[in-house]
Amino acid sequence: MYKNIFSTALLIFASVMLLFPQLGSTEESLKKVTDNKKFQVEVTLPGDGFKVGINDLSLKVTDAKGKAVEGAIISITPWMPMPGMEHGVNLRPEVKETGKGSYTSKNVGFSMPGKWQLIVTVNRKDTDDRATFEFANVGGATVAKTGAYCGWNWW
Ligand SMILES: [Cu+2]
Repeated sequence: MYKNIFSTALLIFASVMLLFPQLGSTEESLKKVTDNKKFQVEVTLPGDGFKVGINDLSLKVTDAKGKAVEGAIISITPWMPMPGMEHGVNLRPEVKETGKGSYTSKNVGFSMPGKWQLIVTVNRKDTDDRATFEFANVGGATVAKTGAYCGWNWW
C-alpha cells in the first residue's frame, strides 16, 4: 500500500518534471512560450549578462505560429523571488518597439545580486499573456556596487 503511494508520487513527480523541465533547472532559459501559449518570447541579454544596476535588453516576440508580433504593449517586471526577499524595483522598464517583432528596453534594473525573474507581459489587441524568465545569478560576474541593498531599489 505505502509502496504504491510512493510509486504513484514518484510517477507524478517524474511526469511534472518532464512537462515542466524548467522546474528542475537553474539554467537561464532565454526563449519561452507564454503561460497560455499565445506567444513566444525570446530575451537577449547584454554580452556579459545582467549586472546589478541598470541594464539593456532586447526581446523578440512571435505568435504561436512563429509570426512576428507587431504593435504589442510589452511590460517587463523585475522580481526577486528568493525566500525572505520577494520584492521588485521601483524603476519601471520603458519598452520601445523596433520593428518585426523586436522590442528593446534600456532601463531594466536589478537592485542587488542574486536570483531574479523578469516577468514579461505581452498584450496585443485583446490577447494578454506572459512568460517568466529566471536568472539564477544576476551580478555574479561583477561584485555588487556600493548602494546595492535588499529592497525595491535606490533609483
Ligand atoms: Cu533582495
